[in-house]
Amino acid sequence: MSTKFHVVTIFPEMLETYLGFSILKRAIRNNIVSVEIHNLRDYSPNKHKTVDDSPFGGGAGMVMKPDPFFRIVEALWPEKEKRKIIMLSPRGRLFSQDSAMELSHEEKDIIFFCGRYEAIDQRVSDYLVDEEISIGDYILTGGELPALVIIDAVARLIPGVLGDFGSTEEESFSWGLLDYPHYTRPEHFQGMSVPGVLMSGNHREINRWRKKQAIKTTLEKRPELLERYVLTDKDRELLEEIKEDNNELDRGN
Ligand code: 4GX
Repeated sequence: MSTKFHVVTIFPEMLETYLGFSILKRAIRNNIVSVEIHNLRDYSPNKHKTVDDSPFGGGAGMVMKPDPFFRIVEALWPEKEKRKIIMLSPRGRLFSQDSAMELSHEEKDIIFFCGRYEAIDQRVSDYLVDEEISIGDYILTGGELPALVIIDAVARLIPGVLGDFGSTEEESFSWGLLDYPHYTRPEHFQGMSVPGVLMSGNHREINRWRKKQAIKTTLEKRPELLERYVLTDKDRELLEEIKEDNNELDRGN
């Protein structure tokens, strides 16, 4: 089973460039994921290929017409049971690592409707769309970047997309913690040194240091993530150590 994404947009080139590089390029070439980009204009019924019109009721801006969306779905994904249509929109459910995980297990074709202008005719979301997703509480100029963000986050969770499976599992969010600090050569750089424990070759100590740093970083930068995280006895011990280290610093040691 390979995860199949489709993107419906009036600017196909915006996505083609990003998908043509690095890990996603390789995953697509190796048929681990597939991404098909469809130009909505090709499904406009009129000779000028228009996809937008002014809003009923008046007001500023343009609205994307319903017809091209209904036509492309009828032409390419006529069976409702085999498709999951996602519309990118600021009013959608907030995208998260959990959403990415769920989508990585989706068996149906995943279809993204990327809107431009102020809106898409409401009948599109009422009759075609299965889910509205937002990538964050800010307003973009179109749904193309959000579609890429979601494809990127989902694809890297699919087995075989990243070279070694370990590098997903070890990471911050699958741990529920932020990542620990990383270092590479040179050991001494412009007066800044790599923490000695990483040079020790003692892997028990290195793992303990990394876990402690992950907890410390999370506590400092995103304490609300630490609230949701289930601490083991070992984690609690590390957390106590962090607080003790901080107290000593406060006392000026
Ligand atoms: N996370 N935008 C979509 C046009 C639009 C408006 C209403 C459908 C309904 C966004 C976001 C986002 C701007 C993409 C408006 N399409 N999408 N576009 N934030 O801001 O996903």
